[in-house]
Amino acid sequence: MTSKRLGVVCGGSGSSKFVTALKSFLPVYSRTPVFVANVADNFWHYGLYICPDVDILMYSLAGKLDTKKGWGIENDSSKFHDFYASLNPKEAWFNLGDADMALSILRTQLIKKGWKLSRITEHIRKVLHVKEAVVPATDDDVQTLIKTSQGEMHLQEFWVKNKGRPAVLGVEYGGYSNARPNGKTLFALSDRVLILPANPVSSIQPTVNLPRVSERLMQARVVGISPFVGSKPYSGPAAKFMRAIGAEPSSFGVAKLYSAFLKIFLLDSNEDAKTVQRIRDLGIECQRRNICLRNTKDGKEIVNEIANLL
Ligand code: FO1
Repeated sequence: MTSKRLGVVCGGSGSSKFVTALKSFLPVYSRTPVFVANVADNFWHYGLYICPDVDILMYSLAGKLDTKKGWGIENDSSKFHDFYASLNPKEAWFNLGDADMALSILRTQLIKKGWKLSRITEHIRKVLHVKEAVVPATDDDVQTLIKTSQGEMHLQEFWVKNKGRPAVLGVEYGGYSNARPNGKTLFALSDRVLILPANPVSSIQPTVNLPRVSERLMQARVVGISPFVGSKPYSGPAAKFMRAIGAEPSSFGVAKLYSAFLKIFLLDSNEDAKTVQRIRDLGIECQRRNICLRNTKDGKEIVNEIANLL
């Protein structure tokens, strides 16, 4: 019997349009998505525990995401941030909107009560009336750390505080010696799996490299969508990070990084035939498609493709 479960490995802004399309159109194929959120970009700031990729995913599903910025809540105000910046400009580098901050305050309060991140995420899912399952990849504290010419720093410090400018010398993953995936993550990623376009190094690897996840993925039918067109990622520092870990900044480089478990890779229609062939030579089925998702029709088409492939 065919499974109806689909584990979806998500990053942040780059994945959000796909999340919205999957929410709208996947039920047509009677498949139930379980969205697995990256947690390696979580960090403490303003005394709050902030989980950008979990929140981007949750706001996408709740129909609340500020789609222009790709993060935060639509039409949010910025009174806290503006006033704080006038008091302490040096620490005001992370622009947390007022409503967005309310959610981070609630999460921090629940953490202080001893709740695990998965329980908190489930609570937030319910209060935001999100119907789909959302699972943080792990409840343990893991971080993507960027080794730069100015020293090692957390991903958010590199990307937001330092505007992604320092030269990147390497990428390290903190907390992995003790980290375990959630039971729900393992269950979600053991049959039909979709890897959304997102930074492979800072958003996808932190989830798929958790102990036991890669073994599950090897047994699963895994379809991926490339975050690159040619040598350019759709957004963010993916090219810098790929180079820093010795990988080619391209769809081929990403396919190679995922090659232990990737069965089918969908590339942008503007990719060349040579790239498709190089990926097929890795033993991965590869197709070119419209993966730009400019409107609802594009979203419907890509979900139709995904449902047929899975
Ligand atoms: N990205 C920025 O470039 N600048 C910001 O001030 C910023 C604030 C922010 C607030 C809440 C949130 O959920 C995300 C936010 N992001 C911001 C995006 C975030 O830093 C990254 O896109 C992800 O962490 C990448 O995985």
